Amino acid sequence: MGLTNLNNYLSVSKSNFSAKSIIHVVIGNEAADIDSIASSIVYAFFKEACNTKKEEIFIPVINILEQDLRLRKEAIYLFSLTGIKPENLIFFDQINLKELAEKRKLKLILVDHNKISHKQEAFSNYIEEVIDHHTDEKTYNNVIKTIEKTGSTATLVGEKIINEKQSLLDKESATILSGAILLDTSNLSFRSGKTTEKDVKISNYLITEYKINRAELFKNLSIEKHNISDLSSRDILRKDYKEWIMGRKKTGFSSVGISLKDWLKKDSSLPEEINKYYIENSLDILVIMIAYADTQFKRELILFGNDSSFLDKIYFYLQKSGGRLFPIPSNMSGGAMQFSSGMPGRSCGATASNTPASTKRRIRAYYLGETLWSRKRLQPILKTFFTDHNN
Ligand SMILES: [Mn+2]
Repeated sequence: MGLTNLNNYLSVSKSNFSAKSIIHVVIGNEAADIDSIASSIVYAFFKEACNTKKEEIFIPVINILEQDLRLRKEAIYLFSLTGIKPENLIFFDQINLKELAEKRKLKLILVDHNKISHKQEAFSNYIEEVIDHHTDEKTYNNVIKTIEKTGSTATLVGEKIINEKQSLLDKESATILSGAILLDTSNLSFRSGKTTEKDVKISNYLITEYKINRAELFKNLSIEKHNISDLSSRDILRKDYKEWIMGRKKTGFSSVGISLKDWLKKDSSLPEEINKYYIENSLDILVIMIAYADTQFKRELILFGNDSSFLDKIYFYLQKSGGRLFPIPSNMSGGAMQFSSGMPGRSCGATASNTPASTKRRIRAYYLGETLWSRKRLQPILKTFFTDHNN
């Protein structure tokens, strides 16, 4: 394909791909955060620019339904800034991967994850390449892997293009990549525990070379990311959601950018909404990871599950692992959510709300003292616990 620019590539590839005999799908993880979206789009663009086989094509696929893009306002902002038209993107519900697989036309490139979601496991035989920054789950053989613990997959994508096809970059692709890097690393802060020298090096190169206004880009992306005032609690829970089968437990992880206190102010029926989401996804455990900044960066952790004694075990394991969990007192949550103290064997005290009794002991809420524990860090810790103890 004669590639002129990113938007032209997206538009042409969306209308052309179905006629090709091999379709290389570049797909991000199921949470479809800005890193997954940015990395899949720009990496597919790069791979297609290097493609010499006319009967083959590389396309990005956004791993959510088209209608769910509205939850990701930071992505919409980045698209508007770079002139990308969302209608030129291919969403998961706009391509039939199953059919492509059956016709032996499918190849998969995983970006921003190195193990395919259990929901998409049927496609694991079609994976040809992985580019990612999460803990290596050491899953596939005979697959080209670039796995490195940078702050953002976009850093690895940027590095590859700078090294191999620098002429492809322009202000649009550079803005998309640096936007993802800045948001993932809290504006390249080393205190976030996520930023590496490579994130700094690659994003500084892109920002300088393409005259990007770093401060403004980061500020606006952060505002959009936390702009959840018009989202329902269900939407907040599923905006950045991942799921794993760990040991025998189906475990969901929601990343959320609003404090529990503010969330309850916004929605006093939050406990019921959490319970509904738990049921909707047939989970054993729902982990809600809250991160926000008031005077400083803070984390909170909500554990939800039917098996109260198992929640106790998780609590003890996380404490032993250095999590520094402190139960959030129920008066801090506006009394609407009747939290237990988080300590086993203690009852949950007076009831001041209309929350169904059955919901109560199933919710634990904590301040998470170890603020470096992002989902990326916490998930492998819990996975070890769930599998080693065969829980
Ligand atoms: Mn990522």
